[in-house]
Amino acid sequence: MQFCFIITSLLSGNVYIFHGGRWGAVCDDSWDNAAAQVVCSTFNRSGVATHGSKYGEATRKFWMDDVVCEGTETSLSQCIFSGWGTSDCEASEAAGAICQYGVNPLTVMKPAKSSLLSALDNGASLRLAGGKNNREGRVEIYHQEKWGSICPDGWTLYEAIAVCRHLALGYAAQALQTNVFGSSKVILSGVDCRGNETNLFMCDHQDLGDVTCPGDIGHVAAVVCTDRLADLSLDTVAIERTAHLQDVPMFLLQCAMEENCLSRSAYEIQKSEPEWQYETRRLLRFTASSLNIGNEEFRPYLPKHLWQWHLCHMHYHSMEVFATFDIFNTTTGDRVAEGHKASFCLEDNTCLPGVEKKYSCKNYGDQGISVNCSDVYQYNLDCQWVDVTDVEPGDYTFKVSVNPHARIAEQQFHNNAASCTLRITGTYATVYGCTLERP
Ligand SMILES: *[C@@H]1O[C@H](CO)[C@@H](O)[C@H](O)[C@H]1NC(C)=O
Ligand SMILES: *[C@@H]1O[C@H](CO)[C@@H](O)[C@H](O)[C@H]1NC(C)=O
Ligand SMILES: *[C@@H]1O[C@H](CO)[C@@H](O)[C@H](O)[C@H]1NC(C)=O
Ligand SMILES: *[C@@H]1O[C@H](CO)[C@@H](O)[C@H](O)[C@H]1NC(C)=O
Ligand SMILES: [Ca+2]
Repeated sequence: MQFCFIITSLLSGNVYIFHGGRWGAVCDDSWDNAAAQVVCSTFNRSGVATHGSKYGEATRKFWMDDVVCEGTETSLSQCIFSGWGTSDCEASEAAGAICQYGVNPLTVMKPAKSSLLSALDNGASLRLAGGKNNREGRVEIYHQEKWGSICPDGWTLYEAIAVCRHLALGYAAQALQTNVFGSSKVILSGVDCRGNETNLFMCDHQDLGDVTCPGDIGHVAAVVCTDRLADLSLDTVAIERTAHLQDVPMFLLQCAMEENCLSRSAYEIQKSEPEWQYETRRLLRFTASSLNIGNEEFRPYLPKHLWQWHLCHMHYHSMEVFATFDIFNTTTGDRVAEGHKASFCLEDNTCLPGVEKKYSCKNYGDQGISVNCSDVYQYNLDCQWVDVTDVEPGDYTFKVSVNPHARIAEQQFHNNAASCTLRITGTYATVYGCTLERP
């Protein structure tokens, strides 16, 4: 893997990646310290992510977008991303990294965090400040007789959910890193919630009091709370009931190949074997269905004019990543296979009795999932699978997640992923014991 930094010093700058014979930029959507760590590990340094073309506008086309890494990958291409060259980013959205000296990368990447509750004094309190109404504002903590702000680094909907619950303001519609609600001295950093806490003080944190906050000066953590939000809930029974193996010759998979729905070895075979069309792929197919149990419609992240027309499948894709399917080695946690279905068309496929379907993907229709309706991806659809051709027989963990990066706000995320046992033998596969959890 080759990286290159342009401008500034040798070990900080916008990240460019070499692929397919050319350099390309990386978009900052979903870009975080774990991703920067993958870049900086090459130099045995710890990585801090930068956003918004901090080192100048991207001078090349974007090669990668929505890059999500664990931090231990040896190259960015092993992270989840939306596919080579698939990006809706502007030149002002380049991802960058600062590779720092001297610290063990792994301890920086996963800093020891501790309970916020035990660090705060007895009189600790929480409020929103600077908003136009009492449901929005920067988040302030009262500690040692002073109000202070929260460092926005790593501030996501998971933390915002805990704030809105804490203040009995409902659900988190937005988690912001901003100065539009003003700012005050930052006294808390590294706040980290699971998203199921009823109180922000139940979350972990990094530092309290004198803190270093690497983000932009004046930007602090802020939230917008609401009573009305969508809440997708994944159907675990449908996954267990429908999962099965199918062997398919590659000449039937050309559309799927164009959409990156097969694993890497398929593309290698296509290059090296003259008769590649007659090779077969082994697919783990299953139905993924999510019901909107919230009290508001689930609407796509991208505005309509940015939807992409996918010729092969003859519909528009309104969201870069709506679902991820992964197979992990249960013991080591290593990902052994992943589904590459990058985008979806959101619609009301089935609704509870008495509820009328509103959204349809046909004819550039509006996309969304109405309350009490399900968006169903039947096991027989193209790309609704994980390519398991290279997976050895054995027991694995199979994880399906919808809205996996929490890009669209929901009431809760603890029903967005199913974690299941997958048994693969030489001839069949079963999926059982699915439990709902966080993506
Ligand atoms: C990496 O950095 C650490 C800490 O600075 C140092 O102890 C170690 O020897 C370095 N490893 C290599 C391969 O340079
Ligand atoms: C939140 O979920 C985690 C698992 O993701 C669990 O270990 C923890 O007990 C839950 N906390 C609460 C307050 O329910
Ligand atoms: C959705 O279904 C629930 C439970 O069946 C019901 O209480 C609620 O009123 C329904 N909401 C809408 C908007 O149909
Ligand atoms: C998981 O990884 C361990 C350690 O590398 C290996 O021994 C085991 O066979 C793997 N499990 C499966 C099901 O492949
Ligand atoms: Ca949900």
